[in-house]
Amino acid sequence: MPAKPRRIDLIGIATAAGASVRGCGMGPEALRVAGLPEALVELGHDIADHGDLRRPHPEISTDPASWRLPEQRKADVLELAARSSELGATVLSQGNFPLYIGGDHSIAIGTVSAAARHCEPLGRPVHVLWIDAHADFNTLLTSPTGNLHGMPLALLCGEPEFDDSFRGPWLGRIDPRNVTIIGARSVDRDERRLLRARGVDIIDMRRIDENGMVALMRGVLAKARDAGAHLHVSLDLDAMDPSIAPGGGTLVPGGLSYREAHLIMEMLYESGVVGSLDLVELNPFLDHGGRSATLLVDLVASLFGRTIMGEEAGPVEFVTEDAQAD
Ligand code: HAR
Ligand code: MN
Ligand code: MN
Ligand code: MN
Repeated sequence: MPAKPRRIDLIGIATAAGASVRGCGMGPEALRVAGLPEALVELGHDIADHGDLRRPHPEISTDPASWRLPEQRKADVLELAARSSELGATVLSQGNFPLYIGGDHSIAIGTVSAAARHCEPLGRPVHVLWIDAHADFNTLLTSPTGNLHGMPLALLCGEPEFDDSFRGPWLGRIDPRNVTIIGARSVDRDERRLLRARGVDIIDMRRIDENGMVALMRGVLAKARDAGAHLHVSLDLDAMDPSIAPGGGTLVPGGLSYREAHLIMEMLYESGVVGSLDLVELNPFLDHGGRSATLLVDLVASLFGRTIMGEEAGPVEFVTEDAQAD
């Protein structure tokens, strides 16, 4: 990904079916309004916008206690996963970069599947960098809430508690030892045990405090580079501290600072190993005047080559003291 311009395919996945709080189905439109396509064009990339995948019926409720029936929400999550897996795999086979804009984090079931299916016949491993306050490694048995946005990694890593109703030819498979979760600070008890048993690398906030972002990210990137991996990056808005990213439904204090988040993105750009990206959990209904949407756009710009000092080639033309004297 670095240096050379890319063709980036925007794929909106307008859904909140995996979440407990409604509103992140509006995420794709908010990110467009906040200037996502323009920021990428400004950096010299080509953009194709595929519009949004969505279920045909509106997300309405007749039961105030639960905005949709769990079975219907599950069906929505899986249908959208199948469709985004297909579309994402097509984009990857064309040599382009899929940028998925959610939507709640259940959309990663489809987006990571696309990468896994694309890379499997090439013999190329998929590594996943999951930037999140949460680990999203619950199963149907360990989940305290039943919300599918807390489970995508467990399903993708092949946890056996998910029965055949969760699977199809569209579902890809990743190795939990190739998953790194960074920014974590809210992990459920049984989820924690599962993560340890499966060998997922958890870079929690304490490790970031203690070791610093640069050293930790160098390790993640070296591992991906040495493996010749396709790195899929899944960026959950709630990884960032709520003081800079208020627009989410499941905020947790003590998150990534503005510079820590940008540093991750800048190092990802320089690494050249990123092959696909999710932006998830932005809830425009809860955002404060577009602050969180704007933050995400700026983070994406850093991931695609924006730097503080820029990198214009050649001498800059400006008025010198000599010229002024004439
Ligand atoms: N761990 C909790 C659960 O499984 C909360 C998950 C919240 N998830 C997200 N995505 N917002 O990270 O229900
Ligand atoms: Mn998440
Ligand atoms: Mn989260
Ligand atoms: Mn608020």
